[in-house]
Amino acid sequence: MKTALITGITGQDGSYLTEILLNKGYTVHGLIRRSSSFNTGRIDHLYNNPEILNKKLFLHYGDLTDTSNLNRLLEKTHPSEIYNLAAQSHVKVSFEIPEYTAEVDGVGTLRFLDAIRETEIKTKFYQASTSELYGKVQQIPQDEKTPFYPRSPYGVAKIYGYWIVVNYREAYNLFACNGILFNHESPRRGETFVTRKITRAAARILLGLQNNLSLGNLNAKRDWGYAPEYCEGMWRILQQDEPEDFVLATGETHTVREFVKETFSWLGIELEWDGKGKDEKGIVEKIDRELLEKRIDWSENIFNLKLNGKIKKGTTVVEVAPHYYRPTEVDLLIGNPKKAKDELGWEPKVRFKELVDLMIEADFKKVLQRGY
Ligand code: NAP
Ligand code: F7E
Repeated sequence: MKTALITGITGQDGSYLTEILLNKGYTVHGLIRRSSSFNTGRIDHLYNNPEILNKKLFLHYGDLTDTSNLNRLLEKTHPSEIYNLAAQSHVKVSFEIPEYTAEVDGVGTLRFLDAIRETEIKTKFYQASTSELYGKVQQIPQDEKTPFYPRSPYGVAKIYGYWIVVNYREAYNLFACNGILFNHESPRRGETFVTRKITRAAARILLGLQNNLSLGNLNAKRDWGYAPEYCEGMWRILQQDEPEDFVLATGETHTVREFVKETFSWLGIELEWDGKGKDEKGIVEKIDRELLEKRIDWSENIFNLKLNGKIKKGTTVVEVAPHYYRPTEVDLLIGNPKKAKDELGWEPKVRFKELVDLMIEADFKKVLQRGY
């Protein structure tokens, strides 16, 4: 029976990867950090299942900034595969806490690799590398050979993680791989990342719980895929005979503005854009009330929420707040997943429109069920 150790198990990817590995028959150990309030929301459905907790899924306190328990944890759990997903993963926040980001995302990776080297356990190591390494892109589309040019303390910290994986692989013959993953989203995405911020806000605006949505750079382009498919890709990367690095991406790119437009469009609201830069606004152009009513499953509406009567043609629902601009931006990301397709048989199925639709549908449902 295979045993996996996942850092960042309480995050978006950690939760999906745990489900995938449990379904494949793995025993899963997860590293969680102590928090003053519950931080297991994304894995509670597994955690609260007595058939799973402490039988197939085990949680251990730890932190990537703390070396003291890593060796002990490895010796105790003896994982055949390790997925290092823990990170301070917010790019904008990394400008505010650059040193902490470097400690967790950069040196944290070294701490783990070195614990493997010291304990001499036989294992495979997956590192959550990122398209943020490409930053100011040197080639379009980006693949495994594209030179890096990170544009944030997050990207710079992750570049250390990337290269220390390559170095430990070459120097000590460790089975260690980088998955260079482009943005991947889901209904479990953290609420401060742009996709989730948009879908949650649109649902709340329509139900009268929020007046409008403030965003930063609407022109940024991202290659957005569906998180569960990317987590399956992580597993495939570690099933290879030789350790190698892979790009996972859709090969399509869209602006933040397009994401907003598609989100509102699912709700039957067509937006038009007026102004430029910080003065740009998203204004309601047309409302398809029939479609809107059709989208909402009122049987979920336990808080008796009503549709926002104030929304009509001409209402501003999106504004730009320069506060969300980044000191240095990544303008365009588009990945080339050819190597993953050829060697792993990995291909993304959920495309942009389907991704937006499933996220806004899930957020609408959540707001109706929770009332906020
Ligand atoms: P996420 O939702 O932000 O989850 C991050 C996880 O790391 C959480 O479980 C968090 O714990 C944990 N963590 C943070 N600091 C830690 C520390 N000091 N010690 C131990 N655990 C810590 O991120 P994600 O979207 O799932 O991404 C997973 C990984 O892939 C990250 O490394 C991210 O940088 C990378 N990545 C993500 C994407 C993407 O588009 N999602 C793309 C490329 C790479 P709490 O729950 O307690 O906060
Ligand atoms: O921003 C723009 C913002 O924060 C996407 C992380 O998972 O993917 C993620 O990093 C774009 C940027 O993701 C807002 O300026 C506009 O250009 O959703 P994001 P990210 O920075 O791409 C990579 C691959 C990772 O590795 C990271 O861990 O959207 N944007 N207005 C905004 N972004 C946010 N967050 N909030 C806004 O209001």
